[in-house]
Amino acid sequence: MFESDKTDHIKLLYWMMLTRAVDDRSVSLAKLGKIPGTIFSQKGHEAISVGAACALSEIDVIAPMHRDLGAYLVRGMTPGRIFSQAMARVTSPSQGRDVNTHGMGDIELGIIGYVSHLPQLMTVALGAAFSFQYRNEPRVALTFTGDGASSEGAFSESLNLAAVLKLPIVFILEDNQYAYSTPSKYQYAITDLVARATAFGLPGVTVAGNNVLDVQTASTEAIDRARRGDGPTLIKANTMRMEGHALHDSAKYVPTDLLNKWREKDPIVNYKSLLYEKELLDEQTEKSLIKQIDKEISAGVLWAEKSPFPDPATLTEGVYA
Ligand SMILES: Cc1ncc(C[n+]2csc(CCOP(=O)(O)OP(=O)(O)O)c2C)c(N)n1
Ligand SMILES: [Mg+2]
Repeated sequence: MFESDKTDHIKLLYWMMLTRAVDDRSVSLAKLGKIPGTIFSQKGHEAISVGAACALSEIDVIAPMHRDLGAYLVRGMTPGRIFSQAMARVTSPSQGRDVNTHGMGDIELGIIGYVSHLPQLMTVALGAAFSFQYRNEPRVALTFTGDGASSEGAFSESLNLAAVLKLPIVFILEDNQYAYSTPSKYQYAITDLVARATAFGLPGVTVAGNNVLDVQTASTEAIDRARRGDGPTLIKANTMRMEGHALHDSAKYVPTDLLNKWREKDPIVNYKSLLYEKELLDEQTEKSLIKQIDKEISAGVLWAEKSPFPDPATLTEGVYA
């Protein structure tokens, strides 16, 4: 994999480090009272959002959920715009109408805005995939969902229709073992969620969600398959939500042993070690990555803080009813 491949390992590492840096700074800003609403922790999910987004082509679309900050960054949304969204400023993708990842879309970047109602976003991505097939365009839609959301009706409906119509779509199920405070054992009776693919007649693939190369490889294969006209794939990425659901949640209900076990599988720490081992990363490069990310984060926060709030006179603009 390492000797001959064309994978841009430093880029993958950079996107994951940037994702964590945006996440960490958002939490700090929230503690300073600068963020209305909340922040959904990204820790543990960086390899999934980055690995999958890096497998897409520019012409494709992505519909990220609330743990996929990395996907927004890879597609070209700047940290500044993400901070301005969290701070409800007019320069944000939702123009200050919404906060955190809700409504943080940018169709120019091929990002479909996140729909709060889980997992309705899957049906929106499905619509995009249908339009690509209908217009005979070689484009693919990729979307994410959670273990909890996979118990909802729209999940089954999306998989079913995608399989029946052989739509060019990839579903990524981020199995982080919890939905809010509900552990998997109270969520479903099957032993492995990947069986939900079999139930609807599409291939189901399981990947180590903390391994960015595994995620990227599986995503590339599924995307190629979809682009060839061979239909959808469900990728189930195993991971662990390393913090509470959002800022309000201390996650006291999660066993410490479980968290400790997964702490050792940190996607960024382990990928970094692997790159050092393969001599694809050195201290100088790591330092310059950290420096560049610090600069981007500081500039982004400054820009967002200088951005105004929306003018109250525009309150009814963009409202349908
Ligand atoms: C239909 C619906 N019910 C409830 C919620 C509130 N809610 C937001 S995130 C979440 C947990 C989702 O769990 P999961 O799908 O496992 O994703 P995770 O947060 O673990 O990444 C819930 C219940 C919602 N957004 N939509
Ligand atoms: Mg979950």
